[in-house]
Amino acid sequence: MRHLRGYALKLHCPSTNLELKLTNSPMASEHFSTISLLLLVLQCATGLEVEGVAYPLVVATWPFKEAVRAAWRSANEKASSAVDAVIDGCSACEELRCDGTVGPGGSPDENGETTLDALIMNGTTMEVGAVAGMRFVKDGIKAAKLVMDHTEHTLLVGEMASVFAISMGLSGPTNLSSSESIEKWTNWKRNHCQPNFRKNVFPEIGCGPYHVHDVKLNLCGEDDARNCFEAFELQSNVVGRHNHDTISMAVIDKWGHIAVGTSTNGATFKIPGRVGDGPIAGSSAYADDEVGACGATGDGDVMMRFLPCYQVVESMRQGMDPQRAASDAISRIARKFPNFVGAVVAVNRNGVHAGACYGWTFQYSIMNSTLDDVEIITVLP
Ligand code: SD4
Repeated sequence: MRHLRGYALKLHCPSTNLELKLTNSPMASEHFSTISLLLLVLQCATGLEVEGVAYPLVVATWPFKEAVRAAWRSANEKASSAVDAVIDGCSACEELRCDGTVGPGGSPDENGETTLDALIMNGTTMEVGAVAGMRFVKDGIKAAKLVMDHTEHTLLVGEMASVFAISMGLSGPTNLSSSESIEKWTNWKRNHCQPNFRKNVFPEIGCGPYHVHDVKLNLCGEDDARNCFEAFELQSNVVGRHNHDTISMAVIDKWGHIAVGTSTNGATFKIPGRVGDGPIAGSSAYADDEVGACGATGDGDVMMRFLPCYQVVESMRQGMDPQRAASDAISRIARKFPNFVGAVVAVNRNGVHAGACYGWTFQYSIMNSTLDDVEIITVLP
């Protein structure tokens, strides 16, 4: 029998729908072989379905291999809790500035500043901590954990989130810009601040100040209004793989507990003050030990209106498999916003995983004890 460092065993009787789940508590560990043998005998004698699951397990959006390895080492070698392994994995991504879109030094806003959105959720207790638009502190996911562990709140924002994080021991104030982010911003300014996230405003091309519709009517005149509008909308925001990324990670630890976390520096050239889906529980991530977990990436301004990860977990609770739950959550958004780009990855508590995406090709990473190294799975729209 393959050696499982952590495991859960599920005994399921289809006729009665009764289920017995055994995890490797210290006592269960001692009796692993005995229990396995007993289950095997039961299976032969009664036809009950026995399913073995290798824990721990790490799943994350995109091919962020180093981050997944860090979470895996934490969950597997250090036997960390799911929450701690998510923190280790997402922190690695922040330090490595994965793709320039996680941690400091990426996604400048209209003022050229980088800010961070991050969230951690404990699927055992349903506690959540999050920070949004956090300035001057580079450790987004650690700040989110401080909110979860040391406050009764769920979400702190902006400069006050930074003050809290620094008061609780994180380093700062730190300049979150990098030479790359400044260069990107300088080129954007040179390109008349195009593309951007404004709509129905004037100037049509330029860096503002922006005026609302009736000012535009004055500028264009009634007759030309439609042409002016259309010209402006063509310049509107462009979301793609490299101006828009997030690590959203789920870990099932050795005891079958689940946690999720998200970290991102949001959308490039966003309007200062914009908060994406990253720190919104149920949108970028969601977990419940009883069911499973979900992580999301993509156009957060649209996705947060649908709470896709809450949808995925609740659909799995109602009996959908991870693939159907993921595809269903994505298609609910696409029906209303056919131009959005996004993806979700779903994992149920038995470790079955699947992804779904729209508007781009998505990849996610997976690691468990059956694999030698992180595996990348490609999902086509
Ligand atoms: C946001 N969802 O702030 C994030 C960015 C992202 O893949 O995930 N991009 O909108």
